[in-house]
Amino acid sequence: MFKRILIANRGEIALRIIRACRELGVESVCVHSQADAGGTWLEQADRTVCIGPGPSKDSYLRIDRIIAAAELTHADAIHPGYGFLSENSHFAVVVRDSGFTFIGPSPEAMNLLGDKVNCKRMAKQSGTPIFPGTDGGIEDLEEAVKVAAEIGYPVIVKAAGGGGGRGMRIARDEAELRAGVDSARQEAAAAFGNPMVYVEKYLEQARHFEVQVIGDNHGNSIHLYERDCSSQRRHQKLIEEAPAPGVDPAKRDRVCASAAALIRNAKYCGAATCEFLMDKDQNFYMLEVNTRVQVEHPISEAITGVDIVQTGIRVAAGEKLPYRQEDIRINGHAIEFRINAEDPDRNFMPQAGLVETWAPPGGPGIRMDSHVRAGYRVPPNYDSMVGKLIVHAPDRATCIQRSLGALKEFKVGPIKTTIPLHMRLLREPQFVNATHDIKYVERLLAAK
Ligand code: MV4
Repeated sequence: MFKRILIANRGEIALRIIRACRELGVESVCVHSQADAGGTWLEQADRTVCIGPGPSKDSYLRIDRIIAAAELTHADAIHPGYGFLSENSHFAVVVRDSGFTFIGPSPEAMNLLGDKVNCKRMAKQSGTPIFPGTDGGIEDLEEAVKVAAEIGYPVIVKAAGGGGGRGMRIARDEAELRAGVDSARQEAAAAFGNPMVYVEKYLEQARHFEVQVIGDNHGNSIHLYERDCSSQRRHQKLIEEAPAPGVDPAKRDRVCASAAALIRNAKYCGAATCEFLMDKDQNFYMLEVNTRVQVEHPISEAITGVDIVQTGIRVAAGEKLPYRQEDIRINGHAIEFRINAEDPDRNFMPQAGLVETWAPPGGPGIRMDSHVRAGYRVPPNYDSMVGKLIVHAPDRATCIQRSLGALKEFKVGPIKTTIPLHMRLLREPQFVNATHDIKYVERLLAAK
């Protein structure tokens, strides 16, 4: 096991990693920006190092300064958390070449799965279901037109180097496809430094289903079942739940096992997520693989009892996965609510500034992952998420009831948060009946 881990992140995930380190008997070093000086989570780290001014590009994204801090403090490993440098394979290379262990996949595995075209090819070989479309990147436009005619419109043009909804074009006929390929290629070249685009069938109505997987450096991988993340707005998730409601157990087992096979074939070490869309007949189509620990990992921890962050550190240190697939069972239902410092009534305007009141809920099945307390000042420089409420209960209906109570108890002020929106969404018949899809929050907000 490591002696000392440097955490290249901030806020709630830095705190989550500090807690995991403590339980493993590992010291933690937390780097931070000037804007985060005095941050509550820093009190919990064994050491802290200021690495630059508030803007991320001058601190949390400064590879040279993070490596210098690791050298200065004699850390032996670096945990990137999520966001920032977590999916940057160049960072993973520099960490390794500087003599530290990157807590996450090798840069090779990161690149194999991070390239969407290559990831789709590997998925096909691993028996992971994918959308019909072009085999690999588009070499010439006529080939794309031919494939689109075969699979039928609408189709979607995506960038191999894209992800998270960036660089996509929907085409409803041949003319739109011809225009879409050209503009997507130009945008992809500028945004990702890789002009490769591909075409696949576009699914209009779907739920977002993502499988939590974890691998080690001994050829093992398991899945921890899935999360449904359909409650989102502009690719920002609001509510996630595990397991996905109403899914046929045999279909679930098959798609989850295929996700574990995919990361095994990529020799992947650490936590990852295989994202899928699920249609109304419960057919699955893989979208992409996230090569990091995700914001919403706690709901998978709740239903499986596996500590994902701790396990990620163990496998990075060379240990074998301490579970076999047969050890993993779904226990109850869990829902996570992202508490964002945003005003849902003012187009989700970010709410930086002093938090005077912070009274989180408690009771059975309630977990709060947050770095905030009364008196904390939300800096304007970073993501607006100020905490996560995770609710666990024996079944989905009980979990929704318990969540309504917890959100009612939760008092935050004077900054506005997403708490009232969550209470509204929990009462929506579409959510309650699990007939919602990836567009329902946006439809609801548009209808007002
Ligand atoms: C799709 C799709 C429909 N059909 N691909 C958006 C983010 C990126 N991960 C992939 N995305 C989508 N890909 C096909 N073939 C619809 C989306 C999509 C979406 C996916 C997951 C969660 C929210 C979404 C919101 C809009 C579009």
